[in-house]
Amino acid sequence: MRVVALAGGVGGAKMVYGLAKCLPAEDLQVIVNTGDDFTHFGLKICPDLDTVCYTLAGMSNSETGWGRSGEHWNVMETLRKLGAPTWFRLGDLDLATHLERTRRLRNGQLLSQITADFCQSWGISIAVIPMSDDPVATRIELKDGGVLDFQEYFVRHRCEPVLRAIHFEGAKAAEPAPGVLEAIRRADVAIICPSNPWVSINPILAIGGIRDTLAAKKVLAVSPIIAGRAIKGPAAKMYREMGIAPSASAVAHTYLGLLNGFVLDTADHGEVNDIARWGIIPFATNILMVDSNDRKRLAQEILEYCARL
Ligand code: FO1
Repeated sequence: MRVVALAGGVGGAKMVYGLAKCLPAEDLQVIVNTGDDFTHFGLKICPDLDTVCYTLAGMSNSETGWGRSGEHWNVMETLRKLGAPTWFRLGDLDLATHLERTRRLRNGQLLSQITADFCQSWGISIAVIPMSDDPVATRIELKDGGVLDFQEYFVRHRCEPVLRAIHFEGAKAAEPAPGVLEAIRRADVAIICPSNPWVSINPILAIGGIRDTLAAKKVLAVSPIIAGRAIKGPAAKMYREMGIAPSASAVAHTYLGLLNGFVLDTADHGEVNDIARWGIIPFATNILMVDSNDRKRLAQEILEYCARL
């Protein structure tokens, strides 16, 4: 079965890791959110791409979910002593990725090509494709009228400010990166990973052509919410601030019109009838991925469910 996965953030990376363990490399392609990307200390940082790649390569920091394992913080500590901003922590090993990516971008290489080259260096055999080579910036409009860049909101302000709306600047003009639409077209099924719908998946769907191409395919999503709480991050808080009670079925509703199937936790089994009423075939199982065995087990169950869809 050929699978294309849409991913962003730590939940997405864990799901992709599980899928990569269950599928031949040529049967899995991953489209990754780049709306979180930003420039810091003059360096191009692509957190979701790096989280997916580090996880696939077995180099991710298991405590944070982002950044590298065995990291050192000499540069950050030296910067702190110089009075530089340290709210966004860049480890010494991680910095090498940003330095080299920035150097290549300045030489005119495309983010998609750089990502493919990095994947080869890191021994990643599946295709990891940024949603676009063009700049797209997730911007958070706050209830008090201010607007924050995504990482300012997410890391510097720890998602505390109440939001009113989320914008994906540049998305309308952005083209899907080479290989994105082809990956969707050649897939038997598209899996929307348990990533934050508001800031990890919606930016991907906002790029011209992606949603329409997906609409012609078999699509399923995995809930990032269990029993009204986000597995990780601010998804539940975002639903509340958008005036929607956070739940697995609220996630399914976010993707309405796109989904054939929806995977939710057994704790939310009571919601399967609502979801089925929207013409979506629900599948309830244990979706919490605590360790790498959980990732593989969930991926295997999802692939078996896909085959039945
Ligand atoms: N998240 C944090 O909460 N604090 C950080 O200092 C931080 C640094 C960081 C550096 C590189 C990187 O690739 C990711 C980093 N993240 C950090 C995570 C990042 O903000 C989030 O993963 C996403 O953008 C949300 O999906």
